[in-house]
Amino acid sequence: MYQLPTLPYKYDALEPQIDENTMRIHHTKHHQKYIDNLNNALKSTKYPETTVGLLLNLIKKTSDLDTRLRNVLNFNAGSHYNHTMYWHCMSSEPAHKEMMRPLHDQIGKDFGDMNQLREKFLGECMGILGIGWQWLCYNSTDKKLVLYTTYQQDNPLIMKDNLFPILACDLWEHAYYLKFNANKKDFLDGWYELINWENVSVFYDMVVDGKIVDFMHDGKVNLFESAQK
Ligand code: MN3
Repeated sequence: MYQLPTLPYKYDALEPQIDENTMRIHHTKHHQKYIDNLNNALKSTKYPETTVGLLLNLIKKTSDLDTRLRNVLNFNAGSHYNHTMYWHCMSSEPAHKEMMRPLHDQIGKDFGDMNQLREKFLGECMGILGIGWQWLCYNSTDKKLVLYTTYQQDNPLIMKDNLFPILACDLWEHAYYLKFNANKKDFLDGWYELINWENVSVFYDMVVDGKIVDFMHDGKVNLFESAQK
């Protein structure tokens, strides 16, 4: 059974960019609901208990899944992974804003500089029609960082065989609507300041090393086990 991960900070820790009420509802209601639905859907399958990233791989590789069940599993396992990564991608602690050298250099190569990454990432976020997620991924084929958008609760690990996410931004309205209403741009400008570059740097090192960023049942990062194949 998957469990709601404990947040690595308090509900009000990301104020003023993200208000306490939004964080509390997002975590205890939305994320919890996805986990409950995932646990329920898994009862009719024979999947072993595993980390959520490996579960996404298993779902992708199961060719004879009933279409409706596949959709339910994709949606809820994707949601669980997406939100767990999202929580890990934010922090208000100045100590977590430091980007490590390998990620810094790769961003320079693939985007030019930090400002261009910010502009392109937020541009993609603004371009999402309806609800979805914006990702920074590592492309294991050409060994580059790329921006990638998914809709609903799709996850790059489900959609692609060679894209491995290291940064996630939730563009569902429940992520910002209580405070920002329809003003997505203001939410995004604040959200970008919250990025936990220290964690994203660790995630980058993992995916370059042939692993996927994966999470244990309690939401902690699984640093050792999940290979990309
Ligand atoms: Mn959400």
